[in-house]
Parts: sequence; C-alpha cells; structure tokens
Amino acid sequence: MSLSQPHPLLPVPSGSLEIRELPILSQAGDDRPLRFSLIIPTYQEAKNVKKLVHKCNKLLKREIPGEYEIIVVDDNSPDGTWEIAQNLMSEYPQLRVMRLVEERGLYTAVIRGWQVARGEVLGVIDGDFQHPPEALLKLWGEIKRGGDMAVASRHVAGGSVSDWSIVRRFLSRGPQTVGLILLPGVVGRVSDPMSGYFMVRRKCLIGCTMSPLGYKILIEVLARGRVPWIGEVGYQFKECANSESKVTAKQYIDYLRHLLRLRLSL
Ligand SMILES: Nc1nc2c(ncn2[C@@H]2O[C@H](COP(=O)(O)OP(=O)(O)O)[C@@H](O)[C@H]2O)c(=O)[nH]1
Ligand SMILES: [Mg+2]
Repeated sequence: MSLSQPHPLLPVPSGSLEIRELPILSQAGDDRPLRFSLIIPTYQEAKNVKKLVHKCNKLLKREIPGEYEIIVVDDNSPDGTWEIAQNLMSEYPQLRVMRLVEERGLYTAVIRGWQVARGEVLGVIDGDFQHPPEALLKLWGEIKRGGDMAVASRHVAGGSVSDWSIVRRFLSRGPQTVGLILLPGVVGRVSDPMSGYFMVRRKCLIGCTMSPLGYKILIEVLARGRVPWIGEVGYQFKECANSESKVTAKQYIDYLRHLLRLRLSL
C-alpha cells in the first residue's frame, strides 16, 4: 500500500448547468487548455473503471499525447468506484475524478464534468464497456475532419446492436419514433439520437444551460447547442456481462417530459 496521500478530487461546481467558455488558463502546468476532455459517468462501476481508464488512456495517448484528460464523475457509488478511480490518478496523470454527493443522475454527472473540463472538445463514454473505447479514435477522426460533433451510432455502416432479438430492436426504436414525432428537427438530425457516446466542440455549447431531465443528453445538446456539422461513426453496442442497466421506468417518463419541454421551449 502506498503511504502517499491520494490525489485530491475535483471540486464539484454548483449553480446552473451552463457550459462556459474556457477560462484563461496558463499555458503550462496542470491547468493549461487541452484539446479533448472525456467524461466517464459512473455508478457502481468498480469492476470496470480501472480497465476502462487504462484502455481510453492508451488510445488517447497514442492519438493526442498530453493534450487530453479523462474525468470520471461518480455518484458516490456504494461500491467505491470513485475511490478506485482516485487511486488510479497517480498512475494516470491525465485522469481527474469528481465525486457527486448531493446531486444525482447520469445527466447531471456529465454536465458537471464538462463544466470543470479544460478541453476544446467535450466527450462522453459509458463506464460499462457497452461503448467500445476503440471507437474514440473514429469519433476523433470526424472532429479532425472539421466536425462540430461526432456521434457513435448503432444505425450506420459498421454499427449494430449485436445480439438483440427482432422484438428488442423494434422496441428500442419506440422512444426514437416518439422523439421524431415531437421534435423532428432535433431527433431527426442523427441516426441514433439515443446514443450516449459522442464528442462535441465546446464552442457549440457556450452559453447553453442544460436541463437535467431524462437521460438522453445528446438530444439536449442537439436541441440547445449550435451544431452545424455532425459526423457519425458506426459502433457495435455490446451486451456484456459487465454491464447492468440502471435505467428505470421513471427515466422513460422523464424522457417524454424532456421531449415535451424542449418542444415547448424551442
Ligand atoms: N454518475 C452517474 N453515472 C451513471 C448514473 N446512472 C448510470 N450511470 C453511468 O452511465 C453509464 C450508462 O448507464 P447504464 O445504466 O449502463 O445505461 P444504459 O446502458 O443506457 O442502460 C454507465 O457508465 C453508468 O455507470 C448516475 O445516476 N450517475
Ligand atoms: Mg449500460
């Protein structure tokens, strides 16, 4: 066991969920601006977090060495995910960790992470390996080509929902269809609006205040942000033993409320 002090956790921002311009950061040291910030929201991911951080770090280090950060935002998981992540910080200098105690929810976690992020591009990936980390490089490729946003999609070439039955495939399209009816100009912009795996340039979101309702962050970002060019890359959604959905029936109801609220506010 190491006798050194653990690295400090990130302070949790308070107030609204607004995405701001990067503050003027020094050009050297720990708070210099970066090209990319990847948020990993976690709840009860003790068995995945180490491997996922390792994998994402390896890929990003190869592509943009020294120019990225990985931020784990954990909702005070009883399995100690945040503590495991915190202990990884000495091994991974690009890793930062936030522990949310008062606020809850996937949505809030991602935005709180983006609020402390130093990257010009902001991204999110699930913490349970349902999003293959390898697709990060394809997403980054779209951003490099000039994309304002890059979305990992199950419904374009190279994408699939692996071993889902026809019934499950049909049911999974239900929320998307409702979204297309209620918000065609938003939901219709991408083939997989339910995706939780994407990157977006900060400049598209500056001044936008996000609302923490439902769990479909991409729809909120598309609705409130200014995102002219969207690139999509296919990915295979993994059904794996290491993941267990925490999405509840209440979240489906929140999804509908979310769509209605956006429809009324846009
Ligand atoms: N911080 C935080 N992360 C969450 C919360 N709910 C889910 N997650 C994480 O978000 C990702 C997606 O959640 P999951 O339940 O697997 O959603 P699904 O795969 O869409 O059913 C995983 O990394 C979870 O650990 C939450 O309330 N707070
Ligand atoms: Mg999952």
